Amino acid sequence: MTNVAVETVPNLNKFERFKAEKDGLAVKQELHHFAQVGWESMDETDRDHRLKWLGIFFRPVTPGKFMMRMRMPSGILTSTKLRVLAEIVQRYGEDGNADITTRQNLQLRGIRIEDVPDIFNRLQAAEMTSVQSGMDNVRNITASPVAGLDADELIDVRDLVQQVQDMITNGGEGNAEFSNLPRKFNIAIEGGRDNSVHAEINDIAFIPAFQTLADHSRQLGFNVVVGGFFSAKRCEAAIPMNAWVAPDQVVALCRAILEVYRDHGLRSNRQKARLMWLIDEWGLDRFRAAVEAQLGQSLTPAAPTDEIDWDKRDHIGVYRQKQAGLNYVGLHVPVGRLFADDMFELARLAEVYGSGELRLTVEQNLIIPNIPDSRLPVFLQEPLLQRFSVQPNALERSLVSCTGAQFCNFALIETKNRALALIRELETELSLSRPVRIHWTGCPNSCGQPQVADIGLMGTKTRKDGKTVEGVDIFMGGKVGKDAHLGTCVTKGIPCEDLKPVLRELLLTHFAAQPVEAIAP
Ligand code: SRM
Ligand code: SF4
Repeated sequence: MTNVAVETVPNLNKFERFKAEKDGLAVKQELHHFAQVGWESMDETDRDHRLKWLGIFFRPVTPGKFMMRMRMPSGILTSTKLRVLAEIVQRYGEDGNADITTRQNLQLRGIRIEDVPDIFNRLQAAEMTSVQSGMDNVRNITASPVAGLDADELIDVRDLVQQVQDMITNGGEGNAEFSNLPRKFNIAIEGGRDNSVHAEINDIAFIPAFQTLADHSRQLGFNVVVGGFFSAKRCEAAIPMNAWVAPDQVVALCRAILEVYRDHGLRSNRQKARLMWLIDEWGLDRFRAAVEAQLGQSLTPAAPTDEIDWDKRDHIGVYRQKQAGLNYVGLHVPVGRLFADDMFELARLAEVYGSGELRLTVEQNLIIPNIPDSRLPVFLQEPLLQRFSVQPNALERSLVSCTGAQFCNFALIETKNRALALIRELETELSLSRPVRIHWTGCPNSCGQPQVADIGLMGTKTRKDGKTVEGVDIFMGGKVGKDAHLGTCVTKGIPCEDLKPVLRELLLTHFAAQPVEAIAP
């Protein structure tokens, strides 16, 4: 089934209606027309919604300047690709920049619709795609950012991630089989020991686990968890599906789950359409049985334990690879923001010192792998590392922020610039012996994942002196890596202008921060 029979679903929401009228991917054929007529004359549903099936996002905050969301399976790109993206930002992006996202991905800003056909040609030539990266599609598929480099990894999942993306997007061309899901969908495949992908917040996540087979042999594969998601209405950690799969069954299982979700997922209320709502309605047993029926075979029960036994790493700094004599170096990119010049320079560094490859992380940072021991000392002297540090301060190091009011019309507050300014002020006042993961998110949609943070800050409107002002709700207790669990809201409605002393107190009380004056010689 590629298109849901709308007449069989009562009370369809407006998104279901417009998807039934015309599939999102159909706008691919109309790009030249859109480029000719310009953004002001386009059909509004095409402009504001359907274009997101191609990864083109109309930004009401900056009308006429679109955002383009790429797909970066496992967060991997090459210097050649990064240079193409830098050229796009430089040449087409009016006041443009790029942002590394919380799904190991890149978004480009300032794009005019007139230039999209040309940009798509460039992306295609460089074997990149932005297809199906927004709206009711499977989003960028995440993996350990050091897959294939990490001496302690269990399964190198890069190829699997690419295969799942190819299945979903038809090799990047767009795939109408999966372009009308009831809602967005997130998949993560972990091959390491530290749950670097935040498995618990994905609709499907694969976690390495050994299973004892009928012949008593032990095989390495994945336990499967399902239904994790954040939304303004509800946030849930993924639950075990009681299934274990060998690596060569991952693509088929993803397909079967997506088909079940596509054909049976709830479509009347958009706030209750993510996979977990279907699992709730059916119960896990019925859901699992439906997936088995779709798969055409029974699923092996989950292995009793999985192999996630490390705390989560942030990969900032210099690390030896499993390949003798090579290192990967994690650079801290403040709140994930890049400009064209940065991108050109990063591409150059990856080529001159490494193999030309680069990796992105869900913490919105960047890794340059394959740097030989002999090149390392010179690399570490490169001027760009003054800004994209390998040794950032403890607070800035783990700062994550969603887009916020600068570009996002859902935002209730400004995030990235404010987050950075505040953390830099606090760094001058406090000394910390270990990083504290502070995540900002501009509204309850939770793109900045405040629920996984040590301290999560969620934008809200609050009252101060009789006026409505920008504020935050504070979340605490998010645990990542082994035994991950979600943090919860502990305080509501702190005006942003009053936040600094509140954060300072939290850091002093709960994270062993020391006032700088107390430790000064
Ligand atoms: Fe998100 C909608 C940005 C990761 C939950 N998200 C949006 C939109 C598209 C809203 C819009 O049209 O303006 C934001 C675009 C703003 C812009 O101009 O950048 C937006 N989301 C982001 C990014 C860029 C945040 C970042 O700064 O890193 C992340 C892009 C990831 C990517 O590369 O694909 C991003 N969004 C997330 C995550 C985190 C994750 O996936 O781990 C979540 C929570 C996890 C989840 O989805 O379960 C998330 N975004 C949402 C939601 C709430 C979904 C729901 O079920 O209700 C929305 C609103 C919606 O879909 O209706 C949303
Ligand atoms: Fe926009 Fe809200 Fe997502 Fe931030 S959390 S990017 S403000 S939708």
